[in-house]
Amino acid sequence: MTQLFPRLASPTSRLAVRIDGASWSYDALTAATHAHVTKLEEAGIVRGDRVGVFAASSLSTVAAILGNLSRGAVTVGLSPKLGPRELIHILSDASPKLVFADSDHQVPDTPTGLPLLRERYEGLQVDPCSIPIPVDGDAALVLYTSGTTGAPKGVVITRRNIAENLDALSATWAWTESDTVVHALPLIHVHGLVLGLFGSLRVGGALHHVSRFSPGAMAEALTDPSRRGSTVLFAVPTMYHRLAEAAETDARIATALSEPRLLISGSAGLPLREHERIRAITGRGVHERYGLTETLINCAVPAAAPPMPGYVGSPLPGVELRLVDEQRNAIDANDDSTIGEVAVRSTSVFAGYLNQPDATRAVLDEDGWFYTGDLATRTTTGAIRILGRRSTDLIKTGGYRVGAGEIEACLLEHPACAEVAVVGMPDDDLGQRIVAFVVLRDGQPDDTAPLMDHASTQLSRHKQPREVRFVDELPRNAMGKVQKKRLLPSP
Ligand code: MCA
Ligand code: AMP
Repeated sequence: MTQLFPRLASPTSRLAVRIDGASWSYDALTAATHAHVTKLEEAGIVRGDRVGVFAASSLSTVAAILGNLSRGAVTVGLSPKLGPRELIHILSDASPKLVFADSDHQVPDTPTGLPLLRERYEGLQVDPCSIPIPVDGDAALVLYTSGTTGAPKGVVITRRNIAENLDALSATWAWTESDTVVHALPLIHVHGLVLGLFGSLRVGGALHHVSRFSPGAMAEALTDPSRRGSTVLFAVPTMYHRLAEAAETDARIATALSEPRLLISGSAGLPLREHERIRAITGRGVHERYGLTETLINCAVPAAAPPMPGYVGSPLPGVELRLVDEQRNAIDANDDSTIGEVAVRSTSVFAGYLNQPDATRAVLDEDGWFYTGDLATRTTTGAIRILGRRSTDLIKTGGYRVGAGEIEACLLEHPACAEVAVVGMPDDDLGQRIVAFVVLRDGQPDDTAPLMDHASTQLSRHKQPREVRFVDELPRNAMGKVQKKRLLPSP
């Protein structure tokens, strides 16, 4: 397909996007997208310019992102929940020419002088039109994501990355225009935005987005009586955990969870006990898939195969996958017990980190192999089992990737904090729970509230520690390096 979204090039009255109670057909979506393109023209935005989008859960946000694509502008995803520290970093790094925010939604203050476009494209009385968006190597998105150290980096994703990955997924999941994806994922990450929104539009189906996750709201969306065709649920493990908890005591939720033809989980590993609970509730199970912001999706269990608890499936069509040792030499083993780091090469591997050639070179070699930092085994049939990460400094909490270094840097700014080590503690609900071990400066009271308050004024909610524990000293090795593994419970 030479068009990224063929149904936007030749729109019809078919449902495209529903967000809570509001729906848009492809016709309406093209009209709203065109309205945004007009605003971009007026603002002098040209191909290649970066445009920030505060990704509130709204139809206008969808129109803005698609309008940027149509104009050739690169969307810099901004969560409306960003803390000031993160927002200033992203805006100064990406230097967008314009920032869009749905005028119906609250957004954090942006630095003065940065042009802010506040619009709402719902309810426009305008004619549908063709919105052609070619599949080429141009950048489409810059999505900020955490590394082990330092501030988040901007991952540059191209239109070709997106198209190729979605085509591989649609083949693997038999994903067609008859499907409506239901999800409650933020429209700011690969999971909710690229897979959920762009994937649905590329196959010509629909997305039903729930703006705030709760088992009840998901049950309602999954059993929406106005829907025709089949549903597919996209969710992170924390959501499956909460859905399973609720379904065990509420038959309505159990029935709704049995509705989709496919339950897909990703962004973090789904524990075996959750696989088991959902299989018991629904009679079928959950299909996992595995990816990163930098590579999009690499592996998935096909819809035609039964779920594979513990495994994320085999590489998608077009994805080459290797397990490598610490020197990055390929390991040939497929015994499901030899552990190596996952390296991948595909047309969906990103174009690099914005403004960070050294950081890009550190993970992407000259032959196009991307080193994920994930540790895994492989079976004789090629199924991959993700066992953890090379570094304890990358935490996955609720499906969000959080760098320990960013939280540590924030806490160290507080005058009471002499030393800090942030770790992800195992957690049944979140997968990992952020805990900060803090050595106080002499004479400071052992009160966690000031440190928690400081983090809450600077960081997004999901990056704030759930707990602060005071310690006299941090465990260090003979070289003085903090040994975080000693702060974690023994396996
Ligand atoms: C949250 N709360 C807190 C803290 N954090 N309270 C104290 N300290 C904190 N640190 C508050 C919340 O504001 C909320 O309050 C209440 O506690 C419950 O919060 P929480 O347990 O976090 O639940 P939640 O806010 O409902 O979030 C759970 C969630 C969320 C919905 C599963 O984590 C989520 O949306 N995850 C999706 C992440 C995602 O999309 N990842 C994709 C990136 P109140 O109720 O008052 O508001 S990964 C990706 O793109 C790759 C390619 C991939 O593989 O997919
Ligand atoms: P992000 O860039 O936020 O998408 O985070 C990517 C990371 O999420 C990967 O490097 C993995 O550690 C983790 N991840 C994604 N999907 C899975 C999965 N199905 N099982 C285990 N880990 C996963």
